Amino acid sequence: MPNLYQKASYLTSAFELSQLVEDVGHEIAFAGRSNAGKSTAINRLTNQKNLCKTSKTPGRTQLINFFELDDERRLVDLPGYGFAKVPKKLRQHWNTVLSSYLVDRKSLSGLIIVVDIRRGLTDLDWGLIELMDEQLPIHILLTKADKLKNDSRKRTVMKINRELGGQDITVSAFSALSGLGLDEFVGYCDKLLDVG
Ligand SMILES: Nc1nc2c(ncn2[C@@H]2O[C@H](COP(=O)(O)OP(=O)(O)OP(=O)(O)O)[C@@H](O)[C@H]2O)c(=O)[nH]1
Ligand SMILES: [Mg+2]
Repeated sequence: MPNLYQKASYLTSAFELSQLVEDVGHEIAFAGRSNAGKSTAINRLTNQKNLCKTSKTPGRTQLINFFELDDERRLVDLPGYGFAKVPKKLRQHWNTVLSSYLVDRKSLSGLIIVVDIRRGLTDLDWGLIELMDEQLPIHILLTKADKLKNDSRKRTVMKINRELGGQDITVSAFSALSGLGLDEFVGYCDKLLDVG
């Protein structure tokens, strides 16, 4: 029997706040730098190759995309940040829209910040953590873990936990390619979505 995530189906997309899905139930959103691997992580979590569009080049996801899991739960794939080639006006648009969405959204039950494990947390990721001001559970998904050997992967997870200090933010390594860390990640998502 497919799990909750494998039942995911595309719902709708939003460019403006007025186009968001009705703010009821629970959703978890995937944020992070362009090309970090947000959309690929959702595809792996849902076991669907083409649910989210992915690309080798940054800036693929250009809308807030909603995916329905059941009547009251959703996953949300967000456009990435930090891609220099995005025109200034569009960058400002997403700064405003994403900030409002992340701060005001009542049904947002948790935030996944997707980070390339080789790159670690950047200023923009820290900015997002500050913006959330401990108002929401955050999980940092260190993806592309297949690119590192076992020991450096473990060292990076420890280092990022240290950098986060006492903040109540969880961290895990993940690979959409090999499936490493998938079960652990499903556990975090279940908690955030109150599944069980
Ligand atoms: N080796 C490896 N490559 C990955 C992994 N996850 C994602 N990628 C690759 O990283 C690139 C970017 O992936 P996307 O999922 O499109 O990234 P995104 O964060 O959604 O990017 P934007 O939509 O532009 O913000 C693609 O070429 C993916 O195949 C992973 O776990 N391992
Ligand atoms: Mg994407």
